[in-house]
Amino acid sequence: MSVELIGYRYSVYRWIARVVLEEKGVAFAHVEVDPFAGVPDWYLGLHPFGRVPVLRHGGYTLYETAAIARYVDAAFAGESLVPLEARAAGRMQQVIGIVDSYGYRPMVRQVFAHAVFRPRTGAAGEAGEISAGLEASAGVLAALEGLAGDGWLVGGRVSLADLHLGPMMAYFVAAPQGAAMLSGYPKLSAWWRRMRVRPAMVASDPGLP
Ligand SMILES: N[C@@H](CCC(=O)N[C@@H](CS)C(=O)NCC(=O)O)C(=O)O
Repeated sequence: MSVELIGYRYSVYRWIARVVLEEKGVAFAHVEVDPFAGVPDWYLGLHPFGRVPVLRHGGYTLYETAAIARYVDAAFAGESLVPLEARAAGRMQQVIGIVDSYGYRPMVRQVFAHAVFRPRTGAAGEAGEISAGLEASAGVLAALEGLAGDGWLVGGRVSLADLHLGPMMAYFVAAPQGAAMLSGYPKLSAWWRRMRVRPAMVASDPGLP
């Protein structure tokens, strides 16, 4: 059964799905759909909210990145990316929830988009978006610093929490202001030094436009 990941090359959520596929050693085909350019009708049949990514595996179709990550982890061989122990599993889900609910918008849509992506693609970045994003991101980094373990974010092994935050952090620190802010959080900084060179992170990196 073949695996297909449908999404936009620079989407941070597509990167999260991709890094999980890389960790599990799953080969997949990429289908490009750019939601910012307007999605085709056939895609809305797969994802009624028009976001990316969508995963297809045989006749099974799944959207929502955290669900895709859980599915890929459970469906394919290799070391599990979900801790067995109840409290660690709860913590992992908490980190993923924080990243999705409070991190994505300020770290990616405000700081990265306006300080890095837009300028690199010929559009103007708005200073107000960057400063509002930095202000909100500080609260997110502080919360994650308080929850982070000494090695990986949760427990002694890499988990879906690390793989969810990794691509978001990569985009955030691509902005010099984001990198400067991260340096004020020692546990997260140490985690990022470990995370950014992980082979699955490197292999899944879409690069910058
Ligand atoms: N809750 C969704 C969020 C996915 C998402 O927001 N993806 C962004 C790209 S990184 C998107 O499709 N944005 C299009 C838009 O905002 O219109 C998930 O977890 O997959």
